[in-house]
Amino acid sequence: MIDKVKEFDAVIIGAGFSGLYMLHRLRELGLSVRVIETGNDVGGVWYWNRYPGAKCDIESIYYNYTFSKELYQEWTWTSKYPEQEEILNYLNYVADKFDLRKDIQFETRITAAQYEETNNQWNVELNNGTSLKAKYFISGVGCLSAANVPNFKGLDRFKGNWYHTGNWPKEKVDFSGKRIGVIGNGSSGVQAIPEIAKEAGHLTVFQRTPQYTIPARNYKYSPEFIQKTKDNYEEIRRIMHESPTGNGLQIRNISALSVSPEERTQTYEKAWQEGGFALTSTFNDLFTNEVVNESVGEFIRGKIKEIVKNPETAKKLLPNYLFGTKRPILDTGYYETFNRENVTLVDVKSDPIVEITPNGLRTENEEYELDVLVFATGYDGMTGPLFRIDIRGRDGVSLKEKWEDGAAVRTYLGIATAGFPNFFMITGPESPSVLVNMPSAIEQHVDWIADCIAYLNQNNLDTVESTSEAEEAWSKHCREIAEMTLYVKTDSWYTGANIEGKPRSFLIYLGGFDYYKQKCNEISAKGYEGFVLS
Ligand code: N01
Repeated sequence: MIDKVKEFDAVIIGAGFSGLYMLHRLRELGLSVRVIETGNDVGGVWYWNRYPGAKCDIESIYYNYTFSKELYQEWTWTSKYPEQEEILNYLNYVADKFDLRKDIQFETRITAAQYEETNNQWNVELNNGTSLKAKYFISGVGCLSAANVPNFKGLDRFKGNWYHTGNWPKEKVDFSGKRIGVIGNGSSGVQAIPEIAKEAGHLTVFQRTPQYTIPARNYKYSPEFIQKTKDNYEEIRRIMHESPTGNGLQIRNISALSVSPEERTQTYEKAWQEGGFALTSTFNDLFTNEVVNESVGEFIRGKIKEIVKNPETAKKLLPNYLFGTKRPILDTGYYETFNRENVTLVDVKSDPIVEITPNGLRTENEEYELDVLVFATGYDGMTGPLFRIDIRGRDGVSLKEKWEDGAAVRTYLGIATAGFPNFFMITGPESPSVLVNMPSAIEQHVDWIADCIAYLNQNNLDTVESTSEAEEAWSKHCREIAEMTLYVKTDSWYTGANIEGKPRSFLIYLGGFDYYKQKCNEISAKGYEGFVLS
């Protein structure tokens, strides 16, 4: 039940992993808080991503909060890679355990927020025509919550149902016996395609860029293993918060060039059989040396040719971009799916999609009749979710204007940006975010923000704001590290190249989560160096 109070100490956007923990921490500090959530329940991306096959590609024992030892002891994961439903159940359990729902306003969207200089408050406008006032305005929108449905001509005339993987309905979608078209084969498409194929009358996959994917080889955890992780809670927490990746994945400190080609292939083979991200951890120069990168790419292409029986289809599935420069994907029977008789692969790079028709889809050379269309076409990442809200700081300048539509993003630590006092971003642009384990990154940001607010309160201060110099230096540092890697060489959502007209920029901090955390702590220990406190 939502009360009539319109003024809060803090307003938080979103009730996913970020918003839930932020709410909990700020309530512990005695603040009045309101979370605004578009969905009708908690979960964030795990609320929306209910498509068939949706699961996480981070090990479940690391894909959770560690702020409460009791919570860690109470919750039991069932398998290495948790399914969407299990993660959603977990977040519901957290919301109940910490009694979070009473401060969350569901089915409501924040449309705009303006900083009001006269009273040092944020005025937050909601889509129901009301508004809230708050001293602190905190974004928990996530990096991948703005779904991208490409602007295909004719979609409005399509007679069948269409869905985006990131906005999937709660009711089961019935594919049985139907002609289904899936556009896109990133992590979402690769997970959904094998499941949809099992049910569909016929499935046509429209692929623009072939992808590297690795078998997940998911398995159920044994009760002994679970007990061991619970007994080792402190160690799990340490790994999540002190390692470079936040998830226990350890990259072997050995160059692929220091071993013979035979040994390299054997190492890849062993990792392939192990499944999961073992392959990405085989050598320390996989993502920095193009020759090494090509060797793993060639290894995976060999696997595709082995698995896929039709040589023409296999050929279309062979990726040729630098491995890992798009997010590596884990799958369960993805390449095998193309051996099914009810599955067709269409290469829309050589035969582009021209329009959606009332009865299906037309490429330059063919017409496909479809009953259902699935868009697994990804997200306007990093800045997309923030730009969907008209956020305005000092002098009425919007975030979009300040960042020139994404061409000139400048943040300090990915947490704050100059001209936007008391505005915090959890896992914002230029923080490690999606290239480390998200729950680790989220807990670290939330703790840092909560500590900062506690510091302001203890010192009778009202405002914290990054200086332009500090953010300029941080952004430069981020870009310099990114330029040393292969990531910037490929078109992907990491670089913004997946969105038509979006300026290209790499907005993820790559200096390592351990180093990043140390840097954040140093800054707070020096009285929030690089911020103006007043
Ligand atoms: O999106 P994507 P996603 N015409 O951008 C294609 C996380 N995630 O939702 O490669 C035709 O990767 C596009 O083609 P191309 C994870 O971080 C995690 O799959 O641009 N095709 C591509 O094939 C992931 O990286 C999990 O040429 C078009 C696909 O659509 C991120 O979310 C599960 C097109 C989009 O792939 C995004 O993954 C799911 C067009 N106009 C997601 N536009 C876990 O396991 C786009 N495409 C935790």
